[in-house]
Amino acid sequence: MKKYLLMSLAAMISFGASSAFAEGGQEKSAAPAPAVVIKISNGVNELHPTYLATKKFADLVMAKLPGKYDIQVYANAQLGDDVRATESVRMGGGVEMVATSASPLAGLLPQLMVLDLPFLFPTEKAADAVLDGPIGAKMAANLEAKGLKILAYYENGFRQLTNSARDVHAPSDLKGLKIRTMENPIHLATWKALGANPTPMPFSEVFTAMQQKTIDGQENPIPTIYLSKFNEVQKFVTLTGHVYGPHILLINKKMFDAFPAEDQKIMLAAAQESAIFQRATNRKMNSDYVDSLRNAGMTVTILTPAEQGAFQNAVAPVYAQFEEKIGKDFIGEVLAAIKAVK
Ligand code: TK8
Repeated sequence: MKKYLLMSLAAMISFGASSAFAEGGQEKSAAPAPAVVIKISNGVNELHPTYLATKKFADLVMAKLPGKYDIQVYANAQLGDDVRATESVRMGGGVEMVATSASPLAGLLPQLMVLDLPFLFPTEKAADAVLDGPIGAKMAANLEAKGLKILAYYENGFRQLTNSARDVHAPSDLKGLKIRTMENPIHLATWKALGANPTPMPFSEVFTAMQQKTIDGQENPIPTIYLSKFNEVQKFVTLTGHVYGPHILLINKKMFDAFPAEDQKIMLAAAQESAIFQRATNRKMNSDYVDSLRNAGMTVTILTPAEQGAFQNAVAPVYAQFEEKIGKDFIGEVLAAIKAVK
């Protein structure tokens, strides 16, 4: 009995000595491998549901896999605007993940431009059905071939026009107005068809451009308009709802593929959970913040069906213009999927 005790004590001491202390009495790291750093880039600020959702994703993954991943979430295009951050994720250039609008990725995968077709989605429900169904999966597969994996489709939402010059009720009111658009050919064509003077620019430059009046207006969903304080530099918002935009959560494909299968499962589940939270939060803000914009002094214009119709008619030719680039059959598939949504 005593002998056993002594033996095990000796074993403990020698084990301790060899493992916890290296030569010279220095503590040796018996710690596991250092955490894998994953930097997530956001173009929006810390108040936006998309930023909050990437934070949630990070917290969920780090709680489930303690010490394995160090997920750092950045806002305000600190790691680059949509185009640049996405390129960095793709090329392994120091950013591992990005929550970006789909529109600026048109150059990378023209098929994504189907989403940019004006007045494509009648409702958020229709957008969900397309993005969460076979069409969303097809676009994800094609993006994987470009080195990017979609972990989730978040929502930016239906985009509305703001400007500092006048109350816009008709395309003719847009004449001479310099409107910032995302870096996407369909958005450019849409605003040209409406008679405005569109000028593409990264999101992080928009507030200053409006403040300095180098542009008259821009278009974004209500949560983004309010949370970015665009009301401080814009007087009018017209609820045009001319296009629906998702935010997509992307990770470098090679990196993701190299993670253990169990970790991948945890990350995909965390991304889905964060997306449910993101969409719900965004939709609540989308309805709440119309009044907030009014209270902040903006004139909010709700178009009559006839006025809305004039915008739709003006941009109808854009579909044919991009049919070849996007793929006629693919556009047909998407239209059919939307029609099937009850
Ligand atoms: C933020 C952008 C933004 C988008 C835009 O990175 O550029 O207008 O609506 O949300 O993705």
